[in-house]
Amino acid sequence: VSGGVATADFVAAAIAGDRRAIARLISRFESGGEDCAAAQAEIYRRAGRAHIVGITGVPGSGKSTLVKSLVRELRQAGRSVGIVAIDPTSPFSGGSILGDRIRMNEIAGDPGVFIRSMATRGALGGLSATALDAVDVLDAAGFDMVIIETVGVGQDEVDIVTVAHTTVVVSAPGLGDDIQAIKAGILEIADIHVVSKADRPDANRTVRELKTMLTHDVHRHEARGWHPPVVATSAETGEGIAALNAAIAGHRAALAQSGEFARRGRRIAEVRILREVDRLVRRRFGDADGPALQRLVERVAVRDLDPHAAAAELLPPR
Ligand SMILES: Nc1nc2c(ncn2[C@@H]2O[C@H](COP(=O)(O)OP(=O)(O)O)[C@@H](O)[C@H]2O)c(=O)[nH]1
Ligand SMILES: [Mg+2]
Repeated sequence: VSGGVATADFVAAAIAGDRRAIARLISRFESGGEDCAAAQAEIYRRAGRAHIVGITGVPGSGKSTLVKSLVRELRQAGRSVGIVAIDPTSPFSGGSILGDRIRMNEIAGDPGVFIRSMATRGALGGLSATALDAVDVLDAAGFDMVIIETVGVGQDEVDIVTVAHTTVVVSAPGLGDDIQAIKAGILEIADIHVVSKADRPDANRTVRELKTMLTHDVHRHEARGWHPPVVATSAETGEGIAALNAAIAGHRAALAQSGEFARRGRRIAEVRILREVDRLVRRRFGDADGPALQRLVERVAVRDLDPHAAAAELLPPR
């Protein structure tokens, strides 16, 4: 227990919305101290009301800028929002944006907004358990929406869809010949497509290309009862931000109506359990220097044993 304060002591204040308690609780969960379990349990029990929105797209596609515009829109509608930004390449506060039209401190001084940046990714890439703990804290603290911003850099990021109710995929015009989301393999995870930087002349082409591509998936969308819209946004002119906000709310309503909201909730629960199991297994058998694992590594490397048999030795089948 660092600083003489038990982790559990931050829980009540965090739930009441105390910003310092929220920040310190997330830090405690991040460092994974021994006394986190009870606090995590209480936070998890209290969470579950927020709309979890994942925003992904390749680096430079305009995610952080979009989040700031969206936050402003949500605040004007009186809704509070927590943000977990997982971006090892560019911190949320980094980069001067559009002549500081959207000022970071405009957001930073607002009690209805809480931003947490994390450079960490999970052991297997993708979202870390810590990021999900942070989402829980913000959810339990009463933020209406929790946004997870994550870099789309390959299949890992398909992860976002397993923890968010609504996934927004951002594509910028002119970053290459193809839609970047295709390259990153994240096109089909989108509940909503955003073409950012709509103030640029090549944005229309990207919108058209996306719409054409979506027509190929129309049967799948029909079956799911949701047709992912393509929303062109500009942080510069403000175009499309209200439409995006409406699309996000519309998606949530559609999920609730079709029963998909509950299904996604169960899927999120399952993913989180399995992720924890994975973490426990790794902790138990050690990093590469856990003796039991290391002995097996030597044998598998020289083909004295196969990987299946080695795994069964570590975790005997029941
Ligand atoms: N013209 C224009 N530039 C934008 C817009 N949104 C973001 N950008 C620029 O695109 C770059 C990357 O933006 P950022 O939000 O950091 O992208 P991220 O890496 O996806 O989070 C920055 O230089 C932004 O100023 C926009 O709506 N219009
Ligand atoms: Mg960013």
